[in-house]
Amino acid sequence: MAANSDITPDFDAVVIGAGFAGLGMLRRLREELGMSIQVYEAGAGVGGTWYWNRYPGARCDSESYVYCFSFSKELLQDWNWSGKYPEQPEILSYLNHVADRFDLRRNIQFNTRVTSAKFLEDTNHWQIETDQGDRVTARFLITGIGCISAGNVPEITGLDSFEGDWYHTGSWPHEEVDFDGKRVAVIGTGSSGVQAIPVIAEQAKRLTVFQRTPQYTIPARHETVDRRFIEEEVKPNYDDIWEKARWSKSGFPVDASERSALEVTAEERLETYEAFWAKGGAGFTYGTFEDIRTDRRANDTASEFIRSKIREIVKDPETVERLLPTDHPFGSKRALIDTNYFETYNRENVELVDIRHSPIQEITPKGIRTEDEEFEFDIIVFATGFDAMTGSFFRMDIRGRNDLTLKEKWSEGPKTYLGLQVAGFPNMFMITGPGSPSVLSNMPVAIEQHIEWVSDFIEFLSERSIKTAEADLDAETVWVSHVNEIAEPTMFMLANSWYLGANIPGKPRVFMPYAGGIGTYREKCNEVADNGYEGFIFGSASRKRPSLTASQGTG
Ligand code: NA7
Repeated sequence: MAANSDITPDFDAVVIGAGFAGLGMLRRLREELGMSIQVYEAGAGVGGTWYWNRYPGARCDSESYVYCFSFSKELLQDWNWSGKYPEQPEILSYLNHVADRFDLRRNIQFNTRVTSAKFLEDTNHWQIETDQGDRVTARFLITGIGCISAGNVPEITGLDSFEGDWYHTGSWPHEEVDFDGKRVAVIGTGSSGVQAIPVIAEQAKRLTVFQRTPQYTIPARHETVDRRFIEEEVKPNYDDIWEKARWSKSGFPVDASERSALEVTAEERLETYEAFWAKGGAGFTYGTFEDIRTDRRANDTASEFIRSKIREIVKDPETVERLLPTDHPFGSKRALIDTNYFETYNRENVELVDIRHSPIQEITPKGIRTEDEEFEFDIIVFATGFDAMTGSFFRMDIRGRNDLTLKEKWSEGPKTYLGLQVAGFPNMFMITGPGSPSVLSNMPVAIEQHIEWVSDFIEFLSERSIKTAEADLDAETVWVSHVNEIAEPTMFMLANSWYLGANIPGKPRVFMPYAGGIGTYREKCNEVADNGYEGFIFGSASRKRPSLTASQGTG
């Protein structure tokens, strides 16, 4: 169909979401390209993930000095975090500060959920509709909807009949939940459960944890921020710190170890693990040995070390047995860091129920019934995670060319080019989409790379008066197989994780993020841009073929 390009859309771009991605995208496009932007945000305020995840103990696993935007040197110098790891209320304050400081609110419509987005082939515009009755058009559609934002409350018979209160960690009430004197159940021991359990245990009369899969987790060694480190080593050197983070594997300004766990003596190996355990944090994954992420024998040494720590910390032998992760290697699910997680099981008021061996049968008016036992509760907390990476897209009716829905397009798993675009969905860009390294890295670093790249691309299109850009199907196919090929030799393939969609019944088992590292990914995206955005088809411009190959530049 010939496009009627004379019609002006309501906005240059509609951005969905006002978390890190949406705020950053809005600022960049408005301030640097002078575009008209409308942001729609379902929450009543900015923050995205950090608006919704207010559960007790909610905190980021990235150190605070690199869990922030880098686009403004002044902001970096002015803002002071109080904790080594940023707590949810403080991250929310930070994002509110960003929204105010850069006057972002005037382009954000809150309490508004986008229900549908449809590409109109006659005008080459996107038509966006919301649950508040808005219907607007835009040249570009940009999603900043998060990768882990569609909450998963499992379908357990009887939940409706429960007479107490229940909550999901990902949509926590704004007012404080009072656990004092209450009998509390927590279902799930992922990042959220591992953070919430020790905090709830201190308040509740009785806490029962329902665990399906035992976890490996490393002590965070959370503390107040080291002011001397920030003032003397971080603030004067931020440029170098960001440069290092941007080209790193995981978005942190640290050197990843290049040593093999199998080429050192048993004493050296133990010494290394002990040192990183004592230091705490994500360094255990990247700083110890390179091959624990790819070689099962090397990984076994790390997995066994963590099991030995669990045996050391937890006193009750039966609880130890239930807590030992033996069915998947360390790092095959998201690597966790914690504060007093294993220690919590030494408390008198805490009990661990293994639902792998005695599954939950139903929720009763009074509590939970497993195959072997019945429990009474006042509160049930679902720390059961999210329909990750694709769930937040499928909550909207997104339609590209030929009325094809994104849901149909991704029925066998998400297919994208660079995690940024989908063939058949022109002028739609995803920030932290499936096929990008975002969830495997320090998010703000991944997000800023996307923002910059998308903004540069839009500038390129505008300068050349190109109406539409869309991923070439071949380029997309090559990228999807590249993503699979990179993941194949890693530990990630050896667990039932949300990375693989395994936590959602019926979801296709496909490894969704790009595991090649954030630096390598940046290099590939730059290469695509330098080659005139190869792999994209331009509306009324020549079609460039992709030259990426599955084996090119991995690592
Ligand atoms: P996760 O990491 O997906 O963890 C969810 C937990 O809930 C995990 O222990 C699951 O067990 C458990 N789960 C999920 N469904 C069920 C059912 N039906 N019954 C019992 N237990 C269940 O979510 P989080 O919120 O902790 O963290 C999400 C991400 O947010 C995290 O990775 C960070 O990136 C931030 P399983 O392991 O699947 O057996």
